[in-house]
Amino acid sequence: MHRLFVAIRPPQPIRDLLIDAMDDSPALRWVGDDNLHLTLRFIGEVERPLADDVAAALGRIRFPGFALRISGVGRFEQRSGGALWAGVDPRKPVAELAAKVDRACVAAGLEPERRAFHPHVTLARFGRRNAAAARDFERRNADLESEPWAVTRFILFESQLSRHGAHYEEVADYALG
Ligand code: 3AM
Repeated sequence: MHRLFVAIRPPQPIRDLLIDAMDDSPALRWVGDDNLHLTLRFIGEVERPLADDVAAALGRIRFPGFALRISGVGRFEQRSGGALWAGVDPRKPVAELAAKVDRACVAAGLEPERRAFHPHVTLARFGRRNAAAARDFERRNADLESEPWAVTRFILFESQLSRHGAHYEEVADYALG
């Protein structure tokens, strides 16, 4: 089985800005440079033939390149804990690309994504008891902003989970424009 997702990878200067914003709060489990990305669609565990069909369907997507910047930070909270993330602006082209990626996944045989799409780059995860540290970070970094960067491709990643955390490997990449 292959655990897959589709994402945009911010370039190094943007990742550097995100890493610079991370502090040494032990309550927040920061994401490493290699794992910083903006998920367009989580696919989950699929067998090889379906993975190949998804990869082929993604290759048929035609979508123009666009500019994106980091803008602000936010939180997802669930009962078990949450994620702290950086937002992006504008959201419209990235949402349109995510919708195309979803349609390609459906064409390949996956169920459509039913949850709302909230474009974000996850910065840290935290346990329920540490939500205050996440709120504090959010308050202090509300005006986090980057220069715009040109989004010229998106990537199919395979996620390998281990005791040491998640390791993401690029399986294929797709040019925009
Ligand atoms: O882009 P982020 O970091 O928010 O949380 C996982 C990560 O999201 C998410 O997919 C991205 C790459 O692993 N993810 C993991 N399991 C998931 C699931 N069952 C999931 N998203 C939806 N459903």
